[in-house]
Formats: sequence, structure tokens, C-alpha cells
Amino acid sequence: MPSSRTSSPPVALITGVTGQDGSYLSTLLLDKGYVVHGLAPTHSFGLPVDPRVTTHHADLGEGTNLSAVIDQVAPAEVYHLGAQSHVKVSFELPVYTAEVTGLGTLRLLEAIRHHQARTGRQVRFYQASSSEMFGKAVETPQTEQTRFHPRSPYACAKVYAYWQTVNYREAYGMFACNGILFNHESPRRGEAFVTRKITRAATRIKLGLAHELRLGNLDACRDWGFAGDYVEAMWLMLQQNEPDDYVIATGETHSVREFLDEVFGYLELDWKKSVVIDPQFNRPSEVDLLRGDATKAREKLGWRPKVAFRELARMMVDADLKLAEQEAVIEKHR
Ligand code: G4F
Repeated sequence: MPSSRTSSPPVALITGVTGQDGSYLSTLLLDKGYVVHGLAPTHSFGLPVDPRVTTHHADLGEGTNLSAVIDQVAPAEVYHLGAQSHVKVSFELPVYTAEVTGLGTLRLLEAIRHHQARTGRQVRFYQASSSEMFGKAVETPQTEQTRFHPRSPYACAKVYAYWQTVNYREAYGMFACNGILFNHESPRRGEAFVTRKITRAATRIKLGLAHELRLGNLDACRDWGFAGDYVEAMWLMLQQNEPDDYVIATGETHSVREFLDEVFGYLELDWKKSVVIDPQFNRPSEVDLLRGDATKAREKLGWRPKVAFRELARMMVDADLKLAEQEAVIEKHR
């Protein structure tokens, strides 16, 4: 049941609506009968937004316009997905990342707190926390109790946002939840992230559109799940009686090398013939191994992942093969 207790459809606001998660979450909420509003930066080059979503051009760097949008939309639920979310980029833009990913969350929480005080209406808040906060992980698998050791400006900003979310819950009684999501991918994943970079390149190589794939550290291990499954967990968190924090993960870990094996193997190619190791894709400090334990989410939310590693890799390859085929047709007629 959506959290709104009124008879009119519940209203949700999604920040970062042009991203992968924003795209899947919009569809999920629209299918459940929500009125969906989305926050998109004016300069966004993201995914196309479902035409049933009302978009607002507001920026996480600017508190006044966030307040204006919250007051105008009067959402029952806010899903805060907007961020500078690329880990490697955060080393190049640490202050910008702190502004958007860290302070942007605080600005939004403040806008919601003032809106609640003015109107007396409760707004439920979801914070997109990240497994990157575990960083140089002190234990495996990681749970809600695992101590954070962030390894990038991005992860530091996410730790800040995590604690602000907890603090607004404790200090002001806000219904605020952290979803600590491990890596989650899909055919809609941005091409700068390693899984999609690999499936795009491998399918283009298959069709003779490319010959080389330049990558950094192949030994890094991640707990990769399907974004479509993970947005369901976000919604479930906001439907509970009490706000809380949850790890969302598959419980399996695989290296970048294994992802290459899976993708190139499926395409009957040998990745060793195409992959070139390029240090420009290494990070000044790396997160070597992440694997999450989502027992709490399973027991309290009834959530479990539906798509496994192999199926995920193949789903992405199948989608990118179609894209590459379209590119090949365009090439041919050039
Ligand atoms: O795909 P990645 O860039 O994802 P990363 O850094 O784990 O972060 C993603 O997941 C987090 C958890 O959900 C999010 F919070 C975050 O916003 C983002 O969505 O890199 C995965 C691994 C890294 O260890 C990286 O060093 O792949 C390694 N890698 C090796 N070569 C590469 C490359 N990563 C990228 N992006 N590009 C490469 O060429």
C-alpha cells in the first residue's frame, strides 16, 4: 500500500529521474498508480523520461529551488537518487561531488523538514546510500552493522549523506530510510560504468564496429544485481511502519574479469584479444571486494533479488547487440 492515506493517488518525487534507477523507479511507481514528479538538472544528458512524469528543473546545489519544488509538488514520498555518482570522476571533482552528493542531500532534507513544519504533512524520504561507503571493507559480507571506510570523495560524500539521513530521523522524527545498495546494473546503465562499458564494447566488437576495449583494474570484485529488482526495495522501505536502513545485495561477488568471461563467452569471443589495460582507468584508491548480506531486507521487507549474475550479463548483451545492429545498419548506409 502506498504511504499516502488520502483517497487521491499518492504523489512521489524522484531526484535523479533521468538516471538508470530513476527510469526503473518511475515505471514501478506509475504502475502502482502514483502521480510521479521528477527532478532533472537543466544540463542532464540522461535517459528519456516517461511522458507521464512531470519534470522540474531544480538543482541539488541550490536549496531555494528545492524548497519551491517540494512545496509545489507536496509529495508523500521523496526518492533521493540524484548525485554525482561516478567514483572515478569524484577524484577529479571532489568539491563538486561533496556539494551535490553530500550537501545536496542535506539541502533536500531541510526543504522537506520545513515543508512538513509548515503543512503538518508527513513526507517519507528514501536516501540512495551506497555499498561504496564500506570501501576498504572491514568484514565480508557487509551488513547494516559493518563499519564504513570510504575510499573516494564520492564515498565520503555518501557517508555524510547517510548520517544526515539518520540524524533527521532521530532529531526530527522524520520517516527517513537509507537503502545501502550494492552495484546494480541493467541495459539502461550509463556507459561509463564498467559493466555497460563492457557489454557495449563487446557487442560492437562482435559486429566489427570496434576492435579494442580499454579497462583499468580487472581484479576488483563487486556484488552486481539488477536495477529493476533494486528499485522495488526502495519502494518497500517507504511502505513500512517504521523507517530503517537496509542493505540491498545479491550476496554473490564476481570480479571484472569474470564479467568479461561471461559477456565475451556468451558472444563466443575471447576478451584477451581485445582488452587493453589502461592505467588511466585506475583509481587513486580502489575498493577491492564488496559482497552484501541482505538478510534484513529479506526478513523485514520480504525482498529478494530475482535476476542472477549470468542472466544480468546476458540481458545487457542482448540489449546492446540490438543497439550495435542498428549502428551497423547506419554505418553501411553512410
Ligand atoms: O562500474 P564502476 O564504475 O562502479 P563502482 O565504482 O563500483 O560504483 C558504482 O556502484 C556503486 C554501488 O552501488 C555506486 F554507489 C556508484 O555510484 C556506482 O554506481 O566500477 C566497478 C569496478 C571498479 O573497481 C573499477 O576500478 O570496475 C573497475 N574498473 C575497471 N576498469 C572500471 C574500469 N570501472 C570503470 N568505470 N571503467 C573502467 O574502465
